Amino acid sequence: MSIERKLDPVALKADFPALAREVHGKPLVYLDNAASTQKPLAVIESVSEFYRAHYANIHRGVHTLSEEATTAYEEARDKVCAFIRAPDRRGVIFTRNATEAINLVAYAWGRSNVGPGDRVVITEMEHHSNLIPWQLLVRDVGAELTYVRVTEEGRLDLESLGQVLDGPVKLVAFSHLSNVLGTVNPAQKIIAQVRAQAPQARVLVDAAQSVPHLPMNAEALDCDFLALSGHKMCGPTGIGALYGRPEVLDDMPPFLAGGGMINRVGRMEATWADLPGKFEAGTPAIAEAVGLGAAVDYLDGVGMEAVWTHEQQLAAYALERMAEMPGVSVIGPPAQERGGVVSFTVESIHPHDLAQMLDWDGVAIRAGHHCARLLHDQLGLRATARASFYLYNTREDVDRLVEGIQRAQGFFG
Ligand code: 7TS
Repeated sequence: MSIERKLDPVALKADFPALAREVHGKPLVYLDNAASTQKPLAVIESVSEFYRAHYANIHRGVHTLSEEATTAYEEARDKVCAFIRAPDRRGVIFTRNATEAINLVAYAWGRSNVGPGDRVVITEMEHHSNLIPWQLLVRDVGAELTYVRVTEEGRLDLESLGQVLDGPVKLVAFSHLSNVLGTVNPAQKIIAQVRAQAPQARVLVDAAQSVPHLPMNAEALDCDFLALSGHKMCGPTGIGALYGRPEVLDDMPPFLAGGGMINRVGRMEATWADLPGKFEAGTPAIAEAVGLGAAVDYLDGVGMEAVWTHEQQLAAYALERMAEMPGVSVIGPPAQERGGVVSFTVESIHPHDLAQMLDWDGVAIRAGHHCARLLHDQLGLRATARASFYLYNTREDVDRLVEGIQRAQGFFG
């Protein structure tokens, strides 16, 4: 019998200094985790300690500090590799964020592998970070951008995936967990379908919203590329990662060029460093990578199964409470198909006004199109309000959100 680990969100909250503060005289309830998460003391202190005692540039010096910094940076790569269960650390490239990871693929892989008449497949629920790079790519190379449809319930229409895969598909790129709908897409099933129907195609998984919240197994997923952001998983800003299959990365030209990514340099040409160095030109975000390593340690300590279960339960509770509220409409699928993201509208109140009123109550949510304009167009909405949960949120936080919405409804009459 397996013993399921449960997390204690109240105890975890105490690890996050920012969550102890007040906003407008009220204890902060932070429900904007899909945008960025707060940082535990362990992460803040790891970055501080690195700057205090071990900081230098990496890979270059032969002095002690440089060696310590290099070791810390490379250990962070090992931690990220193990956390996402990637089969090979050479495929883990540090980037600034998920956006840069996706752009790396769009430029370095896309411009040398996608040509006139080829098809790039994305979905109608993509964040702009997994949409605009492909618009630019197909425009530059004369390819075609095709969308997998989203149903009214906020699921991917797998029948339309079957249809768009019949053709000269070079890439399928989709988000694992929607930052608006909360939908968990059946990534393994989608990739298996791509492999069966379009074996020539590469697959990119935008895991910016999944890696922070659920146990990831990149090897089992069988994707070619996977993108993530450190700041959405308790880590610092300015650090993210691309996982790429090493044989695919080996065949790609570099993205950015400069120091650190070369092997030999002649007057007219150069050869490239082995992976992952080939894709890490210039001085990287060293302390931020170390902080991301500490974030991974922190999340491992809590247990990702427990994080996932907790967030699903919170989302289910939020959906249950909101279902009782007149004038409140939640978008997206039922609780069992989603993570901790709940987007909604409130009759007669603009999402921005609602977010403002909630802020007066100390409750932080996001309002707008959440960088998923096409999805909102598709759903016939200009904007939504969004509450997004993490391991430190409690049922009481959901209650504060509900009370805040009720107060706003009273105010706007
Ligand atoms: N992909 C998805 C699914 C996202 O939700 C985001 C950020 C990104 C990519 C880009 O991440 P970045 O770290 O490179 O910016 N999503 C959000 C959000 O929902 N609100 O603010 C940022």
